[in-house]
Parts: sequence; structure tokens; C-alpha cells
Amino acid sequence: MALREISKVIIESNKIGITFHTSPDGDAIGSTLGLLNGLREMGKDAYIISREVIPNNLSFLPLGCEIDGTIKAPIYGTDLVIVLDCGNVDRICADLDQYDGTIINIDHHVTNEKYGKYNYIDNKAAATAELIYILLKELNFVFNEEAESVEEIGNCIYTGLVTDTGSFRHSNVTKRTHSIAGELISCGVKNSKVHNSLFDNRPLSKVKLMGQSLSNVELLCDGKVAYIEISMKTLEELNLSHVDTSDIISIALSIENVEVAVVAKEAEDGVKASLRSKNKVNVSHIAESLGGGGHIKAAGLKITGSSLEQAKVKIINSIEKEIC
Ligand SMILES: [Mn+2]
Repeated sequence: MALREISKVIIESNKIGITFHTSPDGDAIGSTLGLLNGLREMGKDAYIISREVIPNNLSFLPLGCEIDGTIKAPIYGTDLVIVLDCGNVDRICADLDQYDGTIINIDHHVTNEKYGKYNYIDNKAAATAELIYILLKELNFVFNEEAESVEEIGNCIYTGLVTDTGSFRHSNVTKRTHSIAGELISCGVKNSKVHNSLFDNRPLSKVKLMGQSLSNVELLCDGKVAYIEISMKTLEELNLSHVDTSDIISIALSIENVEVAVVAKEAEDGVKASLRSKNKVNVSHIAESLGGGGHIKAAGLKITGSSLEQAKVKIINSIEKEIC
């Protein structure tokens, strides 16, 4: 299904709900708010469906306050739900069980399950935000002018690009990623302002968590794996509940000779782990072997009903199989 046809379905729809993956990151939120703001500009009746609240560091984005966790399922009259940046049906941050309307699935995860009626999956895209940029153009949204609304939508898309590429340093970056970033800058996006909002306003408790986590990093598998555990007790003491740990994991991955970094976070009902790879190890294989998914160099999984110790054994076993 081409984006042109997807844009037709969008134009013909009357009430559109937009949602994304659970524990939304900068790409999920940036793509969603870029599309929401764009559709509103076009006079469409569009709204957010989410069980979760927008993470603090992303709340600067326009209409971010609408990601407040109040609308968890499609509201009456919705004829289209667009799911962004979400590979697995189980990870959708909305209750769609009772919904029988159309679903559009737009994503860039290799492991995408194609759960939509219409699926647009481009795993060459560095971020779903790249696809939203192209989709908005397909919807005849004009980017090449300096208007406040264009800049605001640009900020959303730029946020998706920056956060899913480690600020344009990962190998998923292509010429197209930079071209889109360049076009966004020419319509008023201030790159350093977005970077400041994203990365230079951490709460003190978060910096303390970084310090604690990194001082407890363990090197396993002949120093090829950096493993970090974060207990619920630590999170409670620091009063951090929905904390993003992507900065912690990238510092762990920067250790010399490390090929894979893991952050395992204890939750009420088990352990959630993020995995990152520096070069060749495919962490999406590792995540999939334990019921998760993701990209070659960034993946995630959840082991329900497990302690941190039990999860570690499983994760390390699975990494060893992939490394050897
Ligand atoms: Mn993404």
C-alpha cells in the first residue's frame, strides 16, 4: 500500500484517532503530534488515543498536552485509527479490542506484524517521522514556507528524526533523513532549540539515576556485554516512574569493546529490558527470542512474572546464542 493511497483513506475519513507504541519515545510522540497538528491544520477531526501520558522531555511539542492518558479507546464515531511507530499489536498504547473500523499502520520496525487494514512499513526509514513528513506532503501540506504552524509541525518531525538516530549518528541515517532535516530547517525549525528541549532539561533525579546505574554497570561475556539493572526500589527512592533510559544505555554502549548494552528495569509485573548494539550483533533477534521485538541495533522486550535475577539469566543466555 502506497502512501498516496493511505492519504486517500485519511482524506475520506471523518473522525480519526492516532495512537503509538507503549512507553512512547521521541519518534512515536514526534510522529503522532506532527500528524495530529497537520491533520488539524487541514480541518480534520483528529484526536489522540493513549493509555499513557506524554514523557516530560517531549511535552514541549505542540498539542503535547493532549497525550494525557484520558482517551484509551476510540471514541464514538471514529472511522479511522492510525497507529504509528508500533511493530507489534500487543504494544499498541490503546484498547482496540472493541473497535471494528479501519486501522492504518505506519512504521519502520523490521518486526512489524502488519496488523492494519492498510500497512505502510518502510524499514529503511530511520524514523517513522520520516514517513510522516512524506505522508503530510502527500496530503498536500506545504512545508516550504516559514509559518508558525509549519515550524511547529517541523519541530515534531525533527524530534522523531533526532531521537531515533541518536542525533544523526546511527547507521540507520540515510541521505533522505538529512534531506528531510534540511527541509525542516528551511521552514523555520531551530535545530539547537529542539536539542536543548530534548536533552538539556533533565530533572536532577534522572541525573542521579544515571550516576547510580552507570556506577553499577556489569561487563559480561568477555566484556562484550554491558548490563545494567534498575530496581523498583531505586525508581521509587528517586520518585521516577515512567523514566526513559535511552541515554543511560547509550553511555553503557560507548564502553570500549562492548558490543551489546542492556538496561533491565524492574516493573510491577516483571522486567522490561532495552537492548542496543554497536556494530553487527542483531539485538532484534535476541528480543524476539524472548517475546519482544525492534530494530537490528535497538530492541526491547518484557519478561512477565520474572525477577531481575531470572531475567538476567534468560537475556544473557539469549545474547550468548546470538554472539557465538
Ligand atoms: Mn521509531
